[in-house]
Amino acid sequence: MMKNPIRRTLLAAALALPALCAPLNALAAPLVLGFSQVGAESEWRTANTASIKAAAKEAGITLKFADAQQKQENQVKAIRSYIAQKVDVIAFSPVVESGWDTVLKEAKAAGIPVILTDRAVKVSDPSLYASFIGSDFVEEGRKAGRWLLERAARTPAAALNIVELQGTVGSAPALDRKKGFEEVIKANPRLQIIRSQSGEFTRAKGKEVMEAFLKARDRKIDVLYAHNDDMAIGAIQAIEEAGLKPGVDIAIISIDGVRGAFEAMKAGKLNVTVECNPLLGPQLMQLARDVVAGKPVEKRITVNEGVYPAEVAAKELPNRKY
Ligand code: GYE
Repeated sequence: MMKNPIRRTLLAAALALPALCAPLNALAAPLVLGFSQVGAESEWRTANTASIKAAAKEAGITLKFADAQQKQENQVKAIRSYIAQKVDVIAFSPVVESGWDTVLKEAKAAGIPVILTDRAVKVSDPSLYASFIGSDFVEEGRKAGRWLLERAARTPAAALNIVELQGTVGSAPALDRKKGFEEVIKANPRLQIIRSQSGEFTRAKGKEVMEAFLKARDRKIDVLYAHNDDMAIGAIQAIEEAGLKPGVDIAIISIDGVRGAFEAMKAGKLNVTVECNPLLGPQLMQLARDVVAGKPVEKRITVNEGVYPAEVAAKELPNRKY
């Protein structure tokens, strides 16, 4: 029996308190993002990981991070574990384009939105992911091709034999960078790709495959097109060890625009790098918040990027952020 009206009010307030606090708690609880990274194959990737970790901290987002060491099965495992942990949102950079339908359906069934970062997937149902933030790799390949077309126009008599170091087999950047480059260079029949193989986006493999290209050389190699800077840097070593001058005897084009590429250009060993920006962290965090809040987001978010020939390397190097 409670006759005292003050006590009654106090009791009512105390009973209402948890209900009042619940939405406040929900607001205060940090958003949890599960991220599955491809690996640590390149300077680009290292900068990408650092950007994501720093941006999550800055945004007050709890980041669960797993490195898949280039294996799709590890990415599938990581995504499944994020689903089991009931994270708020999942993001990942898919090592290859295909084979994601099943696990993405599982995320959808669990009501957890998925954001693709950096690389695209091929899925039957585009509603399996909320948004894709990353570069236009076909356009990067075209930029590389355009640089070569212009250069070839200066030596109209010569044939230009190209060797190509592709990225990870089946990955969006390898497929698209090849496609964009080929699309542009076919305008000049003197430009021919005489050998093409994967260097897996790493320095070590880039060097190894370039060594094999040089050994197997039946025709002169005039140009190297590498799908990323790391493979170009590895290949530069192989070219030097074969007694040739990289950037002079063999023109070298690569993609990413990492610091190591600017240093190689300054040293006259690399001719041009096409920029691919890895600093996606801040945009990814904003996107994660918007997706979880149910706000409408763009299905495809691209990044603005430039082309840096060796002539501007010394001037640009101090401005580089990765
Ligand atoms: O170009 C390469 C890497 O997916 C854009 O992956 C990325 C690529 C990048 O490791 O260096």
